[in-house]
Amino acid sequence: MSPKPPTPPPADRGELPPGQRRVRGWPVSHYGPVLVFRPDRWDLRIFGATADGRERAWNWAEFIAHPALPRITVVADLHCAQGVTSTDHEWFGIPAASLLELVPPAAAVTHVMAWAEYGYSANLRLADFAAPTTVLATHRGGEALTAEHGFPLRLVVPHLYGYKSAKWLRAVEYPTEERRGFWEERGYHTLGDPWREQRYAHQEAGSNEGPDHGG
Ligand SMILES: Nc1nc2c(c(=O)[nH]1)N[C@H]1C(S)=C(S)[C@@H](COP(=O)(O)O)O[C@H]1N2
Ligand SMILES: [Mo]
Repeated sequence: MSPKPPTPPPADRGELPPGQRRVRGWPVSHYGPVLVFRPDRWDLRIFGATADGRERAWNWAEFIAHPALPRITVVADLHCAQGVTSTDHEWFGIPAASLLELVPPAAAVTHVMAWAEYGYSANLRLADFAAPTTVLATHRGGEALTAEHGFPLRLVVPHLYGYKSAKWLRAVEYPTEERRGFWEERGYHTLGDPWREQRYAHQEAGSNEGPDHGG
């Protein structure tokens, strides 16, 4: 079963998804501590069901200079599932699709799990991770990310709610079965399309649970 292609982010039309309000500037929103980046203790791992069965791990220097990983700029809004949208972020970084090309998942893989520092995670359909606007961002607005916004590397999935955009990204897993990430386990929607207002898990077919808090 192949997932539907993602909704393109209509940031360029200046519209907000239903139930969102625009905020000035760029608020910081996350659960837990901010990473103090130590290059000697950092790596990015690709693990799980890779096509060749091998894991990868790059240290920071290897990763940012990797010859097979190009750069793109994506301009998009960031929609927190709690209702606030910060607008017009100019993200710069590595297209997630290039990572998939470099380390392809096994044919049976339908989802990825993005893993961040301190155990944060977000599950994504492969099609959402592979979307042309999904980026492993190093910069925003021409400057390196600040610590509280995810330095040195964050995932940005502009067409989904902010909880999918894991800050302080450390690993990408190709799971063999679907699992829920941090907020998805705590009552937030497994898909998280803001244009369909998929905020809460209880909106998923066959569920009647409410969220905790956050997201
Ligand atoms: N590691 C990590 N990443 C995270 C979160 C978190 O708690 N931990 N929160 C998410 C949520 S709910 C949102 S809305 C965005 C907010 O990003 P910002 O702080 O850059 O605005 O980060 C996401 N990424
Ligand atoms: Mo959020």
